[in-house]
Amino acid sequence: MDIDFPLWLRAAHLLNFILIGMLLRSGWEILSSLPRLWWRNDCAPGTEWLKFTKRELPKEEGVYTSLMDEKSMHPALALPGRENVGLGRHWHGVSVMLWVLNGLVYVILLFVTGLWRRIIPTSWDVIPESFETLKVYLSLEVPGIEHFTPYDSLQMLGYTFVIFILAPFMILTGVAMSPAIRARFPWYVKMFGGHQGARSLHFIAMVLMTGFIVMHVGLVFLVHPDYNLPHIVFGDVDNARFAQAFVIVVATVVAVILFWIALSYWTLADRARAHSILTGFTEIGRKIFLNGLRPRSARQGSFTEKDISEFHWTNGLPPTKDESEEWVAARDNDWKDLTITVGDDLSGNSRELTIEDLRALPRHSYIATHTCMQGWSATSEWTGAKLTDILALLGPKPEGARYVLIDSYGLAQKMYDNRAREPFYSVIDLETLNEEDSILAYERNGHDLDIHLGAPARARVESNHGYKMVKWVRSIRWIADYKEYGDGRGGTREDSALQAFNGRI
Ligand SMILES: Nc1nc2c(c(=O)[nH]1)N[C@H]1C(S)=C(S)[C@@H](COP(=O)(O)O)O[C@H]1N2
Ligand SMILES: [Mo]
Repeated sequence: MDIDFPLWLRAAHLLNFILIGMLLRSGWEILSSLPRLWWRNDCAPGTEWLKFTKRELPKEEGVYTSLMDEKSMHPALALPGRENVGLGRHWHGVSVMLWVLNGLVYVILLFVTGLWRRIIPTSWDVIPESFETLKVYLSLEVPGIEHFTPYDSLQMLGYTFVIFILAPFMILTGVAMSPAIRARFPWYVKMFGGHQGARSLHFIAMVLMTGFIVMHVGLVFLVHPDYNLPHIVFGDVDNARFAQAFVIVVATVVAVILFWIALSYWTLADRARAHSILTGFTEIGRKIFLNGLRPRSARQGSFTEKDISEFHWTNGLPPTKDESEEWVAARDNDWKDLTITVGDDLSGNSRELTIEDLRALPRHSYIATHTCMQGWSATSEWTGAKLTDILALLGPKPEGARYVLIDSYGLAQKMYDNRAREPFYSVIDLETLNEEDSILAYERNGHDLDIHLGAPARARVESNHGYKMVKWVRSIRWIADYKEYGDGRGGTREDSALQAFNGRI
């Protein structure tokens, strides 16, 4: 039996360790932004199956926002910590891209070199043998070295499960949480029990993965370390190099942990810098896998009226009198004199639309699931006018217009650096604009839009997460470039919470 551990194997093993730690830590950051888990897709308060917060949720809709539910984690534990779900999401994206790449190289080389035979069992004997080994461990003994060739049956089963079942399952459930995937392939998300099913299963798989890592690292030191450690470091079986290998393994683990923590502080030291570097990298993945997916909520048969949620979470509360006297007055007058501006910032051209004008445009209606990047979801039937139909009222697309900016009568909940609150806005690119499920909705579930969900009209961009969908819309304008608006990141959540401009995952 060939018991060599080639360099590529040892390198992939180390890289995997570094990247999985980054995935776990950024995953905890994401979870801490909404520290509750559900199976129900409307995330109704009180129906969580697990929570990591003592806060009680009000049963009433529209009084509590998900932003209020965010918990702060220490930068030593989460990546990056301190209520930075946006940056946590980017780190999750960067790490998963590298982790999948490293995993692919590893699995391909495993098959090319034939080393897969050491891991994947080819005989049913592994089951009774693993059972025997388990009994040995449970009696706090260590199986004899002769069983390790180089792995024993229990290791083969464990490694096969983690590499070929658990890791792919984490990727599949992770991908199921992308709005771009859901809007194009709703059946895929339904397969996992909807968005919350995918999210909860992803969490359970994370717990199994963490458990595996803890046991795996522990056993390496407890069971024949004189055999394991030189293998892990040098690849050969020269037990004489045990002391050297031991020092290198311990030093490496300490260095990796320090590296993980350093990433948090590097991120927190200049969050805008981290945002631009990290999203620059994750955008490659979005471009390849998600940007080409076009939603088709009206034509799909997977989400039906049966899926419509009883409860709908809120992010952002309706404008107050201080925020917009105009909106508050119009609300008390059945929206009679409220207008939405359709404009072109390049030429200054604009016109005012009443809600009646909006309703006169062709109606587009469909059932779709809303997801906030923090983790909650809700399924509704949305009805409205396509953004393209609204903009067409102004004439053809102006020369040089590359984006559309939508802003709100309401102010942002929170600004970057806690400066004075500015109107909530979001920018979408032309491809997203032209998707059939990019609408200005004025009805939900067959009745006028609820106040807290964006009345009288709110944007819906089904291929993206909720943060792109401005509520209480004030204007829709062609713009040349979003760099000139706000902090230049293309939206309030991008500016204040450092989300990515592209909200497809
Ligand atoms: N005006 C305004 N629009 C907004 C927000 C906001 O804070 N203000 N929050 C956004 C976010 S992050 C989400 S997830 C959705 C939530 O929509 P809902 O409150 O209708 O469920 O609205 C989006 N639109
Ligand atoms: Mo959100």
